Amino acid sequence: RKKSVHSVAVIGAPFSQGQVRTGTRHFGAGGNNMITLVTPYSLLGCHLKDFGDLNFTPVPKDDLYNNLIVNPRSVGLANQELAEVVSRAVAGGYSCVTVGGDHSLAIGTISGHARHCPDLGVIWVDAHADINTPLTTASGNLHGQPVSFLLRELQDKVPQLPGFSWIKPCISSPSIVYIGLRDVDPPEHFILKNYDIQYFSMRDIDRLGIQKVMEQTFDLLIGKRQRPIHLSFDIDAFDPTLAPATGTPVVGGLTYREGMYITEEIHSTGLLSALDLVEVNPRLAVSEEEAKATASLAVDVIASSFGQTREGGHVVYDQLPTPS
Ligand code: EXY
Ligand code: MN
Ligand code: MN
Ligand code: MN
Repeated sequence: RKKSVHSVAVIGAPFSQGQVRTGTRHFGAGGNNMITLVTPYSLLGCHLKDFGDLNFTPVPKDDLYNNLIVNPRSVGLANQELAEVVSRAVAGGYSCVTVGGDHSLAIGTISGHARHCPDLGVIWVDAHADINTPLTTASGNLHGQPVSFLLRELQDKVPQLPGFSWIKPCISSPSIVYIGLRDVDPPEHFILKNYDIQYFSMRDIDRLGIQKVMEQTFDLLIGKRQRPIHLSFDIDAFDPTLAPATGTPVVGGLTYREGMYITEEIHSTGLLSALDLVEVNPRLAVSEEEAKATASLAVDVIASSFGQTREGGHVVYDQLPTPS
């Protein structure tokens, strides 16, 4: 399944209603950021198709569900629209990059990806598990809950929210592996343990080192059979000193080197089929430098996932100039 020439679709998903701050939508594939995103791709020799920024249909009156869950109809509809675009892109032979937006968008990207690739495996890189159900969430924010709607085993614990009726749970618990966890709510921890969900917390990374973590991730997810990989990368997995412009920073995160090792290894499998890059929020930066540093880190994650290497072998260079 290794694709020799990468066709990469870039979808801008300016959507921030899965959480309460605005601004997450302002890092997208369109607008000013396109320049910074396109450069590394062309360097990698990928065939790039820009899908532009999606125009999600607004939902005018989106009351709280259960007096708690924020914007359910908006989140439901945006993800329904996103799933459609992602599934078409994947069906068209593209690897699909979705630039968020908040992490509630993974409901749509994974649903859309799974329509074409029902056997996909998910690598979820995040400080958070994002696996609260609408009945366990303390914040009411749907960006803390996307995985609960996707896991088959959890469905008898998940009520149907308005706007969510289109969702079919599409992954089984052995098909997801978390990396980078360090802020997990007690009900989320209960779910991880009781449903045998595989994860490598920051503590596990400290103990094993990132090399073994990746080795074991692939053993768990790929083993002997090949399957498409969906990488859902939350920028808050990185340490806040590296990625300050994000809504829910947590101390003690990934180093730059650990982050690049994760994406280099995923690229090396040749199986990366879709990538979400979410939770970059330039509005939360206290300075222009902070905003730029976070955005450029996000670009590095994307470029490295599609073949940029630190050792330099990603650009074809096969002839040294000879003195005349
Ligand atoms: N666990 C908390 C909640 O459910 O609200 C925090 C979730 C933050 C989610 C960010 C996107 O990763
Ligand atoms: Mn997340
Ligand atoms: Mn997070
Ligand atoms: Mn490649």
